[in-house]
Amino acid sequence: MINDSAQSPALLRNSTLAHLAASITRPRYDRSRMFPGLVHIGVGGFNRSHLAVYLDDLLLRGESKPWSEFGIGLLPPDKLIHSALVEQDFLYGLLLVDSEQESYRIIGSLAGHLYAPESTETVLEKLSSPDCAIVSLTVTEGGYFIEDASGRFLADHENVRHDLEHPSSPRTWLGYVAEACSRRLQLGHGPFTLLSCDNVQANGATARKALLSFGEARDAALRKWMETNISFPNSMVDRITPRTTEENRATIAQKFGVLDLAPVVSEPFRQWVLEDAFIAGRPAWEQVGAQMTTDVAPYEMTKMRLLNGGHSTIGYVADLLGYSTIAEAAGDPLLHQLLIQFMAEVRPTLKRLPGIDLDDYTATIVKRFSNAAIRDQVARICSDGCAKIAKFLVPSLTDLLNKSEKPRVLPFVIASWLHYLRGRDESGRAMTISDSSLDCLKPFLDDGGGNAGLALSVRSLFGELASTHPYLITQVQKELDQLRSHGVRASLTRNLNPVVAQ
Ligand code: CS2
Repeated sequence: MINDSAQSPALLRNSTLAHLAASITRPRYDRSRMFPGLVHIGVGGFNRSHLAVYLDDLLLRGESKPWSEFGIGLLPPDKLIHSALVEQDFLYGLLLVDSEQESYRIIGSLAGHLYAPESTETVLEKLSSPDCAIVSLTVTEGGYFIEDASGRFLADHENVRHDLEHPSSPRTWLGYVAEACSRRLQLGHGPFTLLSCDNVQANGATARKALLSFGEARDAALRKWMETNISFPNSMVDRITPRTTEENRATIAQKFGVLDLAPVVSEPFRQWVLEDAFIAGRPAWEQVGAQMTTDVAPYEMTKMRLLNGGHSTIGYVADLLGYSTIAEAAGDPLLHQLLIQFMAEVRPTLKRLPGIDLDDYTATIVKRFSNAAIRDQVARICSDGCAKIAKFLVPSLTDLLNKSEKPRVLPFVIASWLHYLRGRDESGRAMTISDSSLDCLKPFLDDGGGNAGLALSVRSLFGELASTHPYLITQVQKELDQLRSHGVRASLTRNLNPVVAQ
């Protein structure tokens, strides 16, 4: 619908809801009576396009226990979203777009939000309240302080040490949740579920390992309380959610007549597979499309290896070729082939999944990546490469090498990422590398970025792969040399076309 341009857009808030265009779905439930059972840490775009929407769907159905979400932001960038949400009575809009549709709806399931550095004590009260039955997390792939290759808890990390030394003024989710557990223990408050919503293999088990290790470092009684009083379901989450842009906000104002300071844009597709292990109750998410199961592992593996791995596969090459959106990159015939060949290489590492046809699954990924309407940013996909390479690509690589296979695409992808790290694209344009773990690659970068062995021997990323599989070093080095001397397009043409022709 097009807004009457004579009217200026209305700022989204409780008082303006009733005046929005009739076509806009909005919370037709009593937001003052929502049950504050879930506290979510990390209310970025993904949480607001996924978990909060499943809650909103339930609220719209009128469940007898109206579960809502209370949001917590820990990091400086969360301050902006906090101010916008406060301004809008914690309402925001979800714009769903693909080539066939564009819909905008208002989500009301967020009951409140706090920016933790300014409200530490209130956040701790929320987390330790007997009402809080679920603490959920979106803290990114790198946010668990667990080294991928070894599974070791990073007890020496500066922020972990800070939180151990300052239990009542923490910085990390670990410090906050552990302090809340300590208060629950003292006050006799009951158990709760810690639900990870990040793209991390065995995300529940990983969160458990991190929290229990942290608890142990505080004191043994706390760890014991955590062991008996917290459940840690694994879950697989999926919905492509680009960073919101000014252009998105302008579109919403113009087409829907709403001044929305905190909208989220995403694809229509969504998936959520969860282990049904909620020690203190949960919303009936299965009634709005979530899948409850006893074993999430194969779903997580399939999603992370094909979809997330597929994103990284085209992301670095795309940035080097100057593309700014994933859809543009996926439309380049060479990158399309790269993605297809990557998925063919990785598929043999995956278990069969009841109800999931891998041909359909991979075809859907190609279609989702080609969704030009969401303008998903290449820069978003390329961010935090160390954590993503370790989580999305190294596990497939390890499985293939251990089966004495000689993968060709994965070494190329690793080489393209290393080549990308020099920070200049094909035309000499400077690229911004955004990766909070880049320090681990210092020896490789200081050496000029041409010696693949220096990168592959970083154990926190690649474990023992470099020493146990010399093929990997040889192959990545060959690809890196080729990228450095002939550039990305020529290397892709040389490497992929013969394989396509076979
Ligand atoms: C992406 C994910 O960040 C990435 O590299 O692959 O954010 C992806 O868009 C989501 O996992 C989709 O569910």
